[in-house]
Amino acid sequence: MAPAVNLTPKTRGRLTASLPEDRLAELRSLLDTRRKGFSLEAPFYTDPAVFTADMEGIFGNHWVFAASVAEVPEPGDYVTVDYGPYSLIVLRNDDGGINVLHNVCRHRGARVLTEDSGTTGNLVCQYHSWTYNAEGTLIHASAPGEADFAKGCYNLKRAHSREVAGLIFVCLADEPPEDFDEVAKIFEPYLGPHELAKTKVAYQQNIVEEGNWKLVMENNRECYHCDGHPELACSLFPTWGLTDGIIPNHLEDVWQRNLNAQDALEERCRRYGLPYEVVEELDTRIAGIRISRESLDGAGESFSATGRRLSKKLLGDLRDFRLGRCSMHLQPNSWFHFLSDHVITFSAFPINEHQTLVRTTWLVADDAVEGVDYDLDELTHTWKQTNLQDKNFVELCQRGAASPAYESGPYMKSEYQVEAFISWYVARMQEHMA
Ligand code: 3BY
Ligand code: FES
Repeated sequence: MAPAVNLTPKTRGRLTASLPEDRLAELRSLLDTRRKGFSLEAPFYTDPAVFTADMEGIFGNHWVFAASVAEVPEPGDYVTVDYGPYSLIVLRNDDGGINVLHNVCRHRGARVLTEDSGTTGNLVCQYHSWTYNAEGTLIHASAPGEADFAKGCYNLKRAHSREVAGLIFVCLADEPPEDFDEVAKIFEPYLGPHELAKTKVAYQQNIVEEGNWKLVMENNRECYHCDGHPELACSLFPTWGLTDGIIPNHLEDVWQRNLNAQDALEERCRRYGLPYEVVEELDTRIAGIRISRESLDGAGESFSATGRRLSKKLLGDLRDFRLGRCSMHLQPNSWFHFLSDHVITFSAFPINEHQTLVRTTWLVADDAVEGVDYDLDELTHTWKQTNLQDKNFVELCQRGAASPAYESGPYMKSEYQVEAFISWYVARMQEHMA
């Protein structure tokens, strides 16, 4: 798993070294005085210096969801993944493993691969044709009068990768956090039965949201705003995140329907041996995870207006369409919905302090035929609409955070997962900046 040579140079301090000491002291003080239960102070969303620190402390140190195996099924298949100042190549090698290479030529630093995805043999830099193999080894660098050129010193730098239940994670740190093993042990049994290795990409959407990455994540961690998702509310119960005792009158019926559907779902899960319990380890040293299998409204099968299936082919060895949604939230940057008929993966890749790329990928069984087993517009409709609505919410908050009138506001009970995300972030950053 861990490449022995040419790792990313120590990330700690490398990016923040460019920041003056008084800015770093200011950031430490902002972290230390963060008011629990309240949204962050404005600089966390607007200040380029905080963004630099986030890229080092969070994205430089933690395991980040990069892609699923369906995006790189064959040797030579790759995707490029960019966040903050980093660009990575995630490549399927000839042995069936994954190599993660920094997309930075060792000659004069040009980006080596410029497409979002593709298939390649050797990697050839277009500037002066330095050529690397799939391991990142420099194998060709001809230049006039350079016969003895020390090629061995100029391989592409590598980063760590892990594949769990068909999800590929990357980590830029010298020594990746070990607690990811515990997280992997939690989610593998939930996601494994959907067999991502036997799926294909039906559609991928990249949208740039004009908002800080933490606003994108905060928005995902609550359903207080779910009145704003009419398409999603047909299948995803808008009582998500609520608990007994805080159900508003107008949602009493929905809450009862949700409880009944959940009982029936759990009975089916027991029959098929599928785990469904909520596991929530959001705010600990652990990388931060929430996973559960939860019922869907209507027919209970998929994210459609009626809750009916959106693809006719079941995934893996699943034997029933009525399996609700197995949903997972992972810190720092991803969330997932695994259904019986399709899977949707989401990742937030920060661009700068006020822009984030949100990548959504719909996966269906590899033998499902478009137009026969599924209709692409129907498959993607609910979450395309939901993503647009979420983009709007995030952008409204970013504009607010930029105003001198902005002040931290209180998170409600139903927003406890937003608080968990933020306190996880603050604790990790405090550790990093100490
Ligand atoms: O997609 C999600 O996981 C969350 C749950 C409901 C609100 N939000 C869209
Ligand atoms: Fe890549 Fe010169 S920068 S070959």
